[in-house]
Amino acid sequence: MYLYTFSYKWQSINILYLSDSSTQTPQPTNRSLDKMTKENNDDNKDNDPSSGYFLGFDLSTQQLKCLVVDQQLQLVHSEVVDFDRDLPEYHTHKGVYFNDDGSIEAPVAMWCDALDHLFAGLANQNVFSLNRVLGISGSCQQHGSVYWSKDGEEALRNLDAQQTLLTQLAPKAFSRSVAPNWQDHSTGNECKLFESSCGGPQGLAAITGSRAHYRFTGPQICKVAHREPEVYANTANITLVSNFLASLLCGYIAPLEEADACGMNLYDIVNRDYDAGLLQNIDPDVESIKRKLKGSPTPADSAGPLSCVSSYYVRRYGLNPQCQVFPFTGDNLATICSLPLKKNDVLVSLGTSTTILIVTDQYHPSPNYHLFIHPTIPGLYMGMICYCNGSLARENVRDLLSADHSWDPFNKALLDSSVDNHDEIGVYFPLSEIVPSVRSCTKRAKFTKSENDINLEPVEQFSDIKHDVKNIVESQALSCRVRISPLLSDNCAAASNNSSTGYTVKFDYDTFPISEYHKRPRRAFFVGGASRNDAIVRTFAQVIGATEGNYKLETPNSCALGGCYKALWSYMYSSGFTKLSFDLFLNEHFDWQHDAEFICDSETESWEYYNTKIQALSALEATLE
Ligand code: ADP
Ligand code: XUL
Repeated sequence: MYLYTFSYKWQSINILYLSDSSTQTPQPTNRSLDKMTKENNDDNKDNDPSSGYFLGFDLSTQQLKCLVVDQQLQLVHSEVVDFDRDLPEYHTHKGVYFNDDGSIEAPVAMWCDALDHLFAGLANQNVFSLNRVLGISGSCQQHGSVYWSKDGEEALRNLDAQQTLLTQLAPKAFSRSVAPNWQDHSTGNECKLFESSCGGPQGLAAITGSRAHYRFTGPQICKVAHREPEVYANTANITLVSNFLASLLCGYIAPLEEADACGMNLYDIVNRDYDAGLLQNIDPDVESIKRKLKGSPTPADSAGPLSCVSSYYVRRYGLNPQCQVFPFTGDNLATICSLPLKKNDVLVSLGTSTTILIVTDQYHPSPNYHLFIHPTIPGLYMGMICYCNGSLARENVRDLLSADHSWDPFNKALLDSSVDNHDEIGVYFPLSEIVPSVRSCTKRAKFTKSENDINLEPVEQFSDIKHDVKNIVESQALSCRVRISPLLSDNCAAASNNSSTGYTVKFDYDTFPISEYHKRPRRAFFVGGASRNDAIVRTFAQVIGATEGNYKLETPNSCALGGCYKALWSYMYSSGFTKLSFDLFLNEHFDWQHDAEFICDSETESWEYYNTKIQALSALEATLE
């Protein structure tokens, strides 16, 4: 084991990396056992949050990570187990198995093993005492499913602190040794079944917030039930990855968490219960599958704990017996908990692909995106829009201007006011796109507007590559703007000069009056690789048009951090230390100066300009297949 210290924006953090030699069974040290005996008796200050710590886990595809914060949201420690590097005996590649039949799965035993390794690291640091941890929460990769055997819960309830989770659970607690991973695409037939059982993609999206997706848990469980009937028959419980990890910590099989359950294609978001018809796609015996899923999920917006941490961790690592475990959620849902986001705030992730997360009070489902119940704020939802084409498409245009892959000529063109593209529109999809759902293509057009009509004239090329620079960034941002519009509250600030309301525009499954697209988000937060590029961020900011500013964030650990904040707020709220809702509580403690960089306000826009461009984009998208 070796110690690596790096400087983080808050303070320096020690990360204990595990070398190969430390991948054997982790043992509690004398120090942690001594600490435990001494400190467990010293419980006068046990519940005082000002001297307490809060853990946020993140079980992602490639790592198990844990961040530790104090009551002031200050990060005090971080611990990581990287699956490929630290647990090579499982022979995963980037945390998963790419099987010969095309399926993608992860070994459940490895996750159990990783949890002991992680706690061994936590018990061996000197920064804080595990005995002072008051609350634990976290997030996990979404959609994966863990299949527990009939002996699973008993094994979990009777964990012996002298032995590892691996030795006690792996041989008998699971009916399936591997969990499907979100990258898996092997459930085409099951997806068809799910959509046809409720009137197609729109019907399924209306009930569950999403159309059928290969990775979603309902089709994945359906695949196991139909193609591995013996495994299914031997399965007593099925958990998502989020309540799997919570279960390991609680020492019993914890119920699903409702926000993460929205990623299953099984949960009726409006009625807040599983949909019996959809469950029947998996198992005609609805009560049986409900039992396997442990009944109803815990309401996402309730702050209550699942239970105290299992005595296994108290005895083995010195956790406080009163430490509470709160429901874990999905990683994207935890990301919005890493910031004090309010209704109509939007997070724009400009990574390899572009992803939008939006906090909304509008349940307006579409087959082209996802809606989840908000993990901490009652009455709100999280919208998630995933595009395939983002940075890679921009890189293609960049490389036409610069042989050495420099962004400088690209940025210069983007900000060059002499490049006039007011009558041009383009879509640049080197990969097939999800939103809109079309095959890979690049199309350019010039357009003219007469009355309320747009006349497109397709062109092979624009007069200069510089026009492609402006058009690619503008059309990517416009696409975000029009897709978030239906998720913004009706009373959202409309653009100035809101005069042209006489015609409708179609995007995907929606046809709205143009005024629908006048709505603007409250604040926009930019993250991901391309958020380093000021020219790109400023262009996105102008098109998306947030009314209360645009910010840039460094978010190396946002899911785990969201887990810490969820643990802290849940503890404070359920123990009566605060009455504030999650967002208000976080806002009170959040260090805006330090943790978010203000970029710009969105200028008062020339509405006619975007009005016409939105119409032109709609017309161009209508020509795509
Ligand atoms: P991922 O989404 O895979 O986690 P990142 O968030 O790190 O990855 O984003 C990677 C992308 O960021 C790259 O494809 C690259 O094009 C883009 N990127 C990185 N730096 C810049 C920059 N200065 N300007 C524009 N794009 C950038
Ligand atoms: C979301 C999804 C991924 C995983 C990654 O729908 O599949 O973002 O949650 O861990």
